[in-house]
Amino acid sequence: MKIHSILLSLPLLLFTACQSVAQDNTAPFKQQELPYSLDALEPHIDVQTMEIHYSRHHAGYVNNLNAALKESGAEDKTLKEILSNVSNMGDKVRNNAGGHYNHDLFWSVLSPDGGEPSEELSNAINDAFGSIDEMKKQMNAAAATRFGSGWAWLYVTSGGDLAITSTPNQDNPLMDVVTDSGTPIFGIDVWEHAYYLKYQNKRGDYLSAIWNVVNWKEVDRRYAEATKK
Ligand code: MN3
Repeated sequence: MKIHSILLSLPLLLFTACQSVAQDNTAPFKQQELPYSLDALEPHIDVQTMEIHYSRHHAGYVNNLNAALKESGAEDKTLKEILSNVSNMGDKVRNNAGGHYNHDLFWSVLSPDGGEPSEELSNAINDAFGSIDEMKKQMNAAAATRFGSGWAWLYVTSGGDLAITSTPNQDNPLMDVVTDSGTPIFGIDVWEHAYYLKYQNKRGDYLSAIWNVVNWKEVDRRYAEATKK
């Protein structure tokens, strides 16, 4: 391996290494660097949407989360502790802790490289949904029918099964305010800011396109971690 290719792969290695500890971080929270360039997901997710989404929306959640934790004196809490006890922390923490966690996950489960789920994850998907295509269909149905802003999730239940749900606003299955709780391994942002510049009102076209840029290696890793005994 030439030195320049080692240097080029360093950000990705660091990003991957950081993923598993993100939930254990405490304030002040920081955005991780994107593991690809802003135009890397073209044409499925356009560069202008990525720029605004990552540099303004996500950055805004992080700043507001840090401010809200300072105001409430909860700066010693890890992200995991915040999410699992969010019902007691007020709407500003709920919206912005969710906003930070959800986008951190979202960037990590996208990639221009695509690929396929591992055999282990494929088997679990087939057991739960019958086929990968059926899982995608159910995810897209959950995403398409989420009224207003929110997320669709593929997640691991406390029993270790795969399931699909959707949540409003910036809620997610790790929060103590949701009915379908568990560990998310893949999520689709269906806020209009995630697709409107390119797809306008055609949320369905965005949902079809996003499957071209799923980072299955990262979804595999999250599945393995969530099902670890
Ligand atoms: Mn978003």
